[in-house]
Formats: sequence, structure tokens, C-alpha cells
Amino acid sequence: MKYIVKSLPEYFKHQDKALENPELFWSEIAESFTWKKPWKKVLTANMHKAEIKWFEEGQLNITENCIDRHLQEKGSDTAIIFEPNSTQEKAQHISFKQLSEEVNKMANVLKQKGIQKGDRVCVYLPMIPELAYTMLACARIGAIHSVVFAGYSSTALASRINDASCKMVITADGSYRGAKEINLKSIVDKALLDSPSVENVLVAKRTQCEIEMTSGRDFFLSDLISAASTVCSPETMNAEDPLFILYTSGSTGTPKGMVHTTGGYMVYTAHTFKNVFQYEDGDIYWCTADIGWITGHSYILYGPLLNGATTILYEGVPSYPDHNRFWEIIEKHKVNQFYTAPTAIRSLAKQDISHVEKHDLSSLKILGTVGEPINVEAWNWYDHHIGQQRCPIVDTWWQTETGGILISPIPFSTPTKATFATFPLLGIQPVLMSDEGKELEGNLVNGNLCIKTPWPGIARTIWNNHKRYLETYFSAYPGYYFSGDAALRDPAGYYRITGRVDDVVIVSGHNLGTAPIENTINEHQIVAESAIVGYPHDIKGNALFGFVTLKRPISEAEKSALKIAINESISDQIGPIAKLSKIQFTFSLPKTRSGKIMRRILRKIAANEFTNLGDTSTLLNPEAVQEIIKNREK
Ligand code: 6R9
Repeated sequence: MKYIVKSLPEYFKHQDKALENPELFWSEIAESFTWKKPWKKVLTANMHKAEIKWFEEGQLNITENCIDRHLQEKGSDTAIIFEPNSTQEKAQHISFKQLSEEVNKMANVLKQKGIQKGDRVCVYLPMIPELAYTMLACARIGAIHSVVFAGYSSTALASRINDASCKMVITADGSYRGAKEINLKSIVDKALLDSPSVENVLVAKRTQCEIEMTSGRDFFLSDLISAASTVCSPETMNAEDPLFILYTSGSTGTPKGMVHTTGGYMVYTAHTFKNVFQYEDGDIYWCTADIGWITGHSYILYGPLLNGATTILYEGVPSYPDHNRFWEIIEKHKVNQFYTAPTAIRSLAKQDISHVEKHDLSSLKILGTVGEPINVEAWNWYDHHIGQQRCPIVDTWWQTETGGILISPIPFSTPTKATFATFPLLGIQPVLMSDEGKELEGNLVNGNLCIKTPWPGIARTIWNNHKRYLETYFSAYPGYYFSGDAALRDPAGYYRITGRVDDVVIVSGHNLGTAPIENTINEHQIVAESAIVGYPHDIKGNALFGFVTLKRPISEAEKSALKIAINESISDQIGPIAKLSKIQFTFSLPKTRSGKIMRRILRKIAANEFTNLGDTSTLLNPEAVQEIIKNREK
């Protein structure tokens, strides 16, 4: 693949070329893939209408590039190492040849159950090999996968299935997460009471827990797979055919189904994987994310496999059976590139350092972080104890919407700086905007982070709702993609992402829209109104604080019960990750004269900053602020 950066001067040289002639730059990279038919036009874009197309009329199948292309030279090399939740269970090494057979079998099963090109298949699976097989099998036959994180509740699952009218759900009997065992099938059963589009449910056996099977609708994968052929010819896809839908939280109630297409996503994830992780043949790469999030899609599955890499799929959690687990896995598999989230780093840094010191981490070459801003203490701890000050840390900034990493150091080329994502990757043009919509020139500035020109990995639309796509990302600054994040540029031109500027709070690396949580709280009879804000938390990065007003006064005992009930309903409707850490009942919420809740002030109060509350002159009810501060929940 062209344009793999090996020094800082080379980075600048390639970047100049990429920005001067993006079409030539990206077509030179795209040429290293297998296409069934070459593209006619590299890029057609109108950023004012959010219409972006890459490699138009090119035809391909991404699985030929992830699998078939490697079979001749690397057939017996390991594509995926599956590391199970329990240390009692052996890791599985899945070669490219085995992966090919499993994916083809699964693809034939999907076809046999009536799935066709363009159909949507919902994947609700734990981190087991079947998850990778299923996603690739969908891509093989041109079905659009919609992976839903297997920690979401039945209500959240149903709304995602319905939004995309999925024809099939693929799940497992149960899942293991640390010491917990969860019955996934029962969650699916409940979701399907409200999801009429689903015709079949395929069930992988993992925990052998007791489940109900609806005759004619539900099938065990193992029964179907055993009879399936290991050959399935890849469907011919246009570069702009959707590859998958992945939902992300919005600031209004319904999740946004981001649509990624085939050609551009392939080129972008493959190229950024190679540059950011400097992957060499024989390396063992491990990203600890869940495939239910974009990080797992792009940098556990597609990016690594497109490069013929060995990628680890870890089923469990960092703390099981104890806090040694990550370091033990690194030692056991001799991991070279390790990519995790600040929340995991912070929680592991709290443990006794002997957990780290007992393990041989000398295989590590590069460390990565993603998902939220990393604080300086966590960065230093990671650098010192895990990287032993010899592994560059790539602080990678990107989003579900961007498909791949946009801002990150290139290891051994870009000097790293704690908490800075540093420079844009090749072909990316970040700009910082003032609130008035002016591009902020020069360095030492602070603004809203936008991207000026299209790149191949950008999502093309929101499923069934292009208007919302345009409004959410392209209307705050017409002609620019607006990320929803703020950032600053230091004197060297390095970027530091400072956080969200909208109503999305990132808790333990998970994006949570506050609106759907508020809606859930407001469904309680006694609740009049609520406002959710994030506040800094040692391990989670942010935790949720709920301010709730009631229709009538209630006793302390009733309040305690209501707090529990509120969290139960949130857990039910959205998922346990969205539970509130603190709830304060109050007589009123601070509002502007136009009736908008002033979350800015609530954020300060939640963070214990009572003095500098900013401009409160537009408040309709300043007394609300005083009341809340006085009774501030400790
Ligand atoms: C890949 C992913 C996107 C939001 C994004 C930003 C935050 C991600 C970051 C970061 C600071 C980093 N974010 N990486 N903030 N530094 N290196 O996480 O996608 O789940 O869609 O979240 O995460 O706020 O806007 P997604």
C-alpha cells in the first residue's frame, strides 16, 4: 500500500500531496486492493448537501480483500486469535483458510434462509468468533449488517431492529462477561415482540443456558452450518453500496443509523490501520474494544484483516478473573500493538502495580488509546508502566461517523505529547471554528472541530434520514463536517480534543445521548421534568448526574425508592451503562426565558464548581440555582 509514513518529513510531504490532489492520492492507495471493476470517478462531493461518493462505478467485495486475497500466501497464518472469557478455556487460532471456510458456510446459511443483497441483518452477539463470521458473511452476500452491542436492553435492540427493518437477528443463547452470564436470547425474544420485520433468528450456542426457541422462526446455527458448503462466491458490490449500519447516540431520542459504504470504508480503514499501528507481517495486534462499537468494526475486524494482520478477539473484561488479565494476554500472545480506552487505563492504573510488573510486556511496540480525552495522569501511567517509555502512544481521535481515525500521531514519526492527538492523518483537513462560523487561523486557538474536505471513510448518510444527517453534521457550519467536539491547537499545530460541545456524554467510553435518558425518567408518573449532565469521574471519565423535579412532594423513603426505580427503568430501556450515578430531586430546574434548561449551569454544579457559573443573566429563575446548590447531592 502506498503512503505508509516512516518519518516526519515524509508525513509532511505526503500530506501536501494528499491535500493538493486528493483524487490522485486516494486512487493510488485504492489500487492496491482487489477490484472486480475499476472506478470511473474517484470523488464526487457536495459538502453543502452532504452528498459524498468515492470510487464511483468501481465494483468489489470487501471480503475478497479481507480473506481471499491472503489465502495463497497466508492461508495457514492466523487471522483471528479468540481469547475466551474464562482462563480455563483455550484460546483459538483461526487461520485465514479457516476464516474463509467459516465465512462462506455462514454466507450460505444466510442465503438459504432467504437473505439477499441489500437486506438488513441485525447482529446481537457476544465477542465470539461467530460475530466476525457473521459480519463477513453478510458482506460476502451483500447484506447490510447492523451490529447492536450485546449490552443493550431489549427496548434499545427493538428500536434499532425496527429502524432498519431487519429481516433476521443473529444472536447467541447467552454471553459471558467476567463472572456474569447473560441470557441474550431472552432479550432478543422480548425485543421481537415489537419487531415485526424479523423473519428468522439464528442462535449460536455459547453458554448452553436454557432458552426458548420459537418453532419455524428460530434455528441453531450449528444445525445449519454443518450442512453448508464452504464455497460461496462473493457478491459483486458497487463501491457506494452500504456495507453496514451502526447506531450512535444523538441529542434527540432516536439513535442515528450511520451508513458506511463499501469501497471508501475499505480503503480508509486499511490505510489508517497500517499507518497508525505500523503493522508488520507477523505482528500480533490487539484492540480491546467491543465489535459492537465502531472501533471494533474498523480496528478489530476490517482494518486488520484487510492488511492480512493477526487480530485478537477477546471475549471478556479487564477485571476478570482479576486485574492481571490484560497484561497476561499481552504476555501470552506476545502482543505488539495494544489499543484500548482511557477508561480501561484509569481503572487498571488504580490497581496494585504488581499486577503489571509480574508480566513480560517486552513484545509491545505501540500503544493506542481511543474513545474520549485521556487525562495526563493516565497517559503518563500508560507510557511509564505499560510502554516502559519505549512505546509511542497513539491518541487516536475519530467517531462512528468518520469510519476511521482522523487525528493521531504516526508512531516513530510524530513526536507524541501527553493528551494530544497531534496531527491529522494523511488527507484529513481539520479546522477550528469560532461560534460565529469563522475558521480560526494560526496556532494557540480553541474552537469547534470541523473537517473541511471529504475523506473516503466518512459515513454517507443516516439510514432513512438524510435530512437528519445534513442537519446534524453539515448545517452548523455549512460546507464543513462538524464533529460535535471542541479542540485546541498548540503552538506546534498539534490538536488536543477537549470534549463534546453537544448533549452527548461519554461514560466509560460509551456515547450516551442525554435526551433518551431524560425521556425514560420522565415516564415515571411522579416526575415532572429532568435534566441529565455529565460530571468528571475518576475511572469512567464522566458519570451521569440527574436533576429531577417532582409533581408533588414525597417522603425520604419514597425518594430512595424512586431513585432505584429510575435506574431500573434506564437499565431496562437503554442499558446498564446509562444508569445515573447521582440523582438530586429539586423544586425547579434553571431555565432560560425561552424555556430551555440551562445545562451549562447544571454541569458546573454537578462538577462542584459553584462560584464561576458564567452568564446567568438570561435565567428566568435564578433562585433554582441557589436551591440546587444548597441541597447539592453529595
Ligand atoms: C471512535 C469512537 C466519538 C466521540 C468523539 C469524541 C470522543 C474519541 C477520542 C475522543 C478525545 C480521543 N473521542 N476518541 N476524545 N480524544 N482520542 O470513539 O467513536 O463512539 O462514535 O465516539 O468520542 O468526543 O466525538 P464514537
